Amino acid sequence: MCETCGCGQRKITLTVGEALLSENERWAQKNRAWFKKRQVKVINLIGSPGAGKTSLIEATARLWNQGKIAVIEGDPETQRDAERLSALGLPVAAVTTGGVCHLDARMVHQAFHQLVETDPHLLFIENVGNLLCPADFDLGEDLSVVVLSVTEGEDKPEKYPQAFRRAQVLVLTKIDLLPYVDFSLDRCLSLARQINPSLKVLPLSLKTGEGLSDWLEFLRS
Ligand SMILES: Nc1nc2c(ncn2[C@@H]2O[C@H](COP(=O)(O)OP(=O)(O)OP(=O)(O)O)[C@@H](O)[C@H]2O)c(=O)[nH]1
Ligand SMILES: [Mg+2]
Repeated sequence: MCETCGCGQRKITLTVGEALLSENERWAQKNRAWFKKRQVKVINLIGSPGAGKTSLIEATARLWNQGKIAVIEGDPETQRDAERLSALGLPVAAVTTGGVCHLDARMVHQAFHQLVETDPHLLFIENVGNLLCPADFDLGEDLSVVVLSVTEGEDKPEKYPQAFRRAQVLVLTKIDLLPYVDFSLDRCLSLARQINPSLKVLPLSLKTGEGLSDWLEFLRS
């Protein structure tokens, strides 16, 4: 019960939130077991709108020669990114969330049903574009990757710590634009490492290709 006015709102909100997360955890565990059985490695890409998530998948797909890639593409509206990736010949399951700000493990489970026949080795999940909500939802992935572009500002790890805390990798995109923006790479990395000391950082440009080989080498390993 709310102690200020007795409306009960705070208690209800917390209870519903906890129930949603534990329901999500059940689906995440199912996904993890299913992915393991199918021997598919799963990467959850989390980042702001326009950070370069779809571009990163496109660039990876063009250069990847270690087995089949499939994609679960989450967007609040439209199937535009799914169409971009299908145009490269990738199997894609589009999840249009209708305004919901994240993918949850159940959505991913349903979407993987559409892809399982394609027998992928690597599954990218492009989460809905934002740094906040997706960070709370385990999807059963092997690897959580934050995609941050240099145009977003160096303070983002401090403002959105949960995304950086749960990630194993930070892909820093658009480094070709570094000469034109006030972005201190050192400061950004120091803030990110204060939150997550073991975070691996891969700066790259999807425009010039700089740093892409390190990303591909990391994926192979
Ligand atoms: N200069 C430059 N532009 C980039 C780079 N990566 C992506 N872009 C551009 O940034 C814009 C957004 O890229 P997307 O890959 O669509 O971004 P996204 O994260 O998938 O965006 P949402 O799906 O809307 O959340 C596009 O115009 C890309 O061409 C980069 O490394 N350098
Ligand atoms: Mg996208």
